[in-house]
Amino acid sequence: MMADQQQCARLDIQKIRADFPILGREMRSGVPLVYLDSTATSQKPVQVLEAMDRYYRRSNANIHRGLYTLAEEATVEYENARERIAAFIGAATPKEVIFTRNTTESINLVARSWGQTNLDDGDVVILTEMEHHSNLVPWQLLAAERNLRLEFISVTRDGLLDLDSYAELLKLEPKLVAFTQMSNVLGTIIPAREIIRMAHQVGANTLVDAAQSVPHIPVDVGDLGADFLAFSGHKMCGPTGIGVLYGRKKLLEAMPPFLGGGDMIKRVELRSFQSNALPYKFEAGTSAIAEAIGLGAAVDYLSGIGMKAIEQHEQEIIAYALERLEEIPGVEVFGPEAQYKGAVASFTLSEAHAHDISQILDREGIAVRAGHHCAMPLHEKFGIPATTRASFYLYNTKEEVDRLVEGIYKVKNIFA
Ligand code: 7TS
Repeated sequence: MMADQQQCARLDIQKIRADFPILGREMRSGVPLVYLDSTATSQKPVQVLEAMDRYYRRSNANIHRGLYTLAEEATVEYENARERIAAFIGAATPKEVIFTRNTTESINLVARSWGQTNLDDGDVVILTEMEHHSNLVPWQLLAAERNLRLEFISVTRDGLLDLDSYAELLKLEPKLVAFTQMSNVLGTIIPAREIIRMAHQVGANTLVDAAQSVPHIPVDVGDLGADFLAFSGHKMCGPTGIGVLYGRKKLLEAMPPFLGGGDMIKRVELRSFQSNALPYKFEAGTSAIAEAIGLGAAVDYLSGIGMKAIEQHEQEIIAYALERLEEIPGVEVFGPEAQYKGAVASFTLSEAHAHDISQILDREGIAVRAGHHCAMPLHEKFGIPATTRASFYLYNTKEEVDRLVEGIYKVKNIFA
């Protein structure tokens, strides 16, 4: 928490790197790992690994049911994690924090539970052209069932949202505006507060896909005014298998359960049931207990360093990366200037296909992602089948940017 208040705090990168055991790995003798795919999933610090290990070694038991010491410890740890995560995103109460498997499941929960109750024939849902498939397909599925009208805020050539097209679409009086706060391809940081304010003016609810924002910039649901907000643990130093849906209490209270089973009920009879209170109503079956505890540790880790400091570090890295990449003849980087984006650089190289680039970089120990990054419509819009994407996090250094640039020159030599 302290570090969060020091707006200009510099990160001690070497100290941070020492927390991540995998970063010490050599991919071949003398070739250290350069991990540039944190947008897909981040690496995990020992603090998270140890919290999960400790739970399994000392306190493993099922939660919310046993009356013995282990079960009580497990329950307390799980609920403490929820409290810290609620504080991390500024939720008014931990009841507004639902544990899911990931962002994808969180969005599907909203589509199924809120969507099926509140959306019907001809209703308009506004999305954007830069959405990840997980904020497209759930709405397409529901649109087919309910005859909804999906409309898309357009993306400009330089990778920003066209707010004029948004203002036009709002005249259709949408019921929901669902958008990513940070593009996983372009890195664009969306003016989420403004988008939400405009949506509320026409009475629409909002869902923020925060899979890429919560790990990288300070996010406060109260400040944003978000109605729903979804993110994944594994992209923010936490484990896989745990994600979060934040929802405004009033909305969540009025929604029917998503999945049925144990823990989400207060009372069951043969032909009927009574739902449990929030947040349990939406957590059917045995939860990912160790993973929630791991995500709690991840949130402590990130808060200890400070989200402002992390954001600032990534700003420096991306500004440097864009400068270096754009020097390379034949490289085109997509998305806006550094000041409008997070630390994601998706690019094409005129001589080589993204998959070849990625494979050659891998020989140098450099991990980047190649493909459409689960945003096919966005790639289509830019008229490219695939890009190579280098993404950065709190543990990446400018030296690693240099290694990437050297690697790209090697690719150029091979294809020359
Ligand atoms: N939304 C955005 C903006 C994302 O970047 C991703 C994952 C998701 C949703 C889905 O997250 P999940 O945890 O439910 O899978 N993005 C990526 C990526 O860019 N490369 O691999 C996964």
